[in-house]
Amino acid sequence: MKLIIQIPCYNEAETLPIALAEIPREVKGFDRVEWLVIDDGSTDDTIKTALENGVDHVVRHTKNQGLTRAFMTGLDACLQRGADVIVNTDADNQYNAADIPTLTKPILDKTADIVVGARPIESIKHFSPLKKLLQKIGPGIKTVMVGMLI
Ligand SMILES: Nc1nc2c(ncn2[C@@H]2O[C@H](COP(=O)(O)OP(=O)(O)OP(=O)(O)O)[C@@H](O)[C@H]2O)c(=O)[nH]1
Ligand SMILES: [Mg+2]
Repeated sequence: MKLIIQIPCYNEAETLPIALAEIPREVKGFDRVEWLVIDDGSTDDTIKTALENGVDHVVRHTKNQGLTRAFMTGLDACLQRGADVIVNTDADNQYNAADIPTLTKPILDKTADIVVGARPIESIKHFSPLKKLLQKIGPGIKTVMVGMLI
């Protein structure tokens, strides 16, 4: 079983190394764990930083296309590279990478095809009341860490 952890990045050269330092190289139930960065038209050193910090695969949008398209490009790229399961997480350290095995367990157990992890919106102090409300109304794919079985 191969897990690919994908990280959409738009100008994340500063925070990407911090995020990658937390992302596992081994996850229970998988023979291989690889990392894939989708560079969404960054104008900083995101790609160089990714490669210097051990990312296995980098795919790139020549222009910024937004997170939804970056997410989809990532799924295609992971499939092309033989992923059995894909985890999507962000480069800005808002998700705890230690939760990745919890995210993938129901998939390995065949009790779920897609697992969604959410940030504890209410307890995040720097989120404004409006942001908290919007997060409740439209959690969407933009705000989650996702694992899926292909
Ligand atoms: N904002 C933004 N992020 C992008 C884009 N393309 C890819 N990303 C990446 O998508 C991930 C999530 O972006 P964030 O802006 O943190 O989205 P969010 O977590 O819903 O929003 P915040 O709560 O403000 O952090 C990050 O790793 C970004 O680098 C883009 O066009 N705009
Ligand atoms: Mg964020």
